[in-house]
Amino acid sequence: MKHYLSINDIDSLPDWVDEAINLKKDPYQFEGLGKRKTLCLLFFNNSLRTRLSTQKAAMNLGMEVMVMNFGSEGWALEYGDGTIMDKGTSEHIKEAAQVVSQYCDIVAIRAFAGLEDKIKDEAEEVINGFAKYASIPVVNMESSVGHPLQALADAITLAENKTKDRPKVVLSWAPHPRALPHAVANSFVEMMKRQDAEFVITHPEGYELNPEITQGCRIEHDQDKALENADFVYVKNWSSYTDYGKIVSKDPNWTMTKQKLGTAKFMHCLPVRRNVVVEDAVLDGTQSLVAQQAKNRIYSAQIVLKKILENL
Ligand code: AN0
Ligand code: CP
Repeated sequence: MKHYLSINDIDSLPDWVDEAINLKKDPYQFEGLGKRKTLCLLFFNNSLRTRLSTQKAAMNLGMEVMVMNFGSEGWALEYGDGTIMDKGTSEHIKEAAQVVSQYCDIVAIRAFAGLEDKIKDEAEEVINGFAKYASIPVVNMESSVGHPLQALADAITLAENKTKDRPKVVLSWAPHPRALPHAVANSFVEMMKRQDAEFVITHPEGYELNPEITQGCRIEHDQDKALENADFVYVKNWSSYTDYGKIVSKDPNWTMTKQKLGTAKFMHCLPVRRNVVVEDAVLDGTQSLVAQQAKNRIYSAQIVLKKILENL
């Protein structure tokens, strides 16, 4: 594998999940693989889990890691071809990507959707620009449209906790005070489409995700009905896709409660707004898998880095 840009870069999800669970038992078993190899993490947005878990994954493989908050500390990048750069941007992605390639062996990038211009966001100019102009592999640490390291960690968590061959998994929208990207939900849906599971997406009308991504999935606007007999409930807010980047409802009836959860396990990628997205009783209770999901971010990143290193 060269790049890890989306869930589609996984050739066999069950194999990767098995390998990750195996790595988790003995995280240092490939500590020689990354010797004298450097991973560079470039953040255009904030992070807690992605930053620390990806560094930890690289350290487990014996790699060196460099981290840069590009959004606040790097030069403002230009992406357009042939632009006369006499305005705000200082450096072109062509040079930036080539320069980063001189210093490290793999580059991982976080660049969220701006949520103002759908066409611009879907063009993924940051991550695709690096993939195009860098001479090294590129890893997606959440781009405009996907968060494949999170979805892979979620697949590991589902595998560790399922008690039946074909569990029922519900992705439920929840209210949030700010407009959030679609990336986590998109990659979760793409990952679930590769699982043997009964999968249902539930959200208020107006919060339909990109239909190309949800194609073939059951969408149920009645949250109670969707949650019936659920084994796993994955909660996430996202803004409208059709009325791009807008908040079209903050209906508190969609907040996940202990009562609605029933006997299901609760999942969320974090960070989470308590008592807006989900009530305290769920996060503080024994059905919450959020810490395990966060731990599995190490092994999802480690399996991705391992596969790239093996191919360098
Ligand atoms: C981001 C999002 O929803 O995409 C990152 C989640 C991993 N969340 C926030 O900005 C709160
Ligand atoms: N889940 C996740 O990606 O968290 P961070 O935004 O803190 O990295």
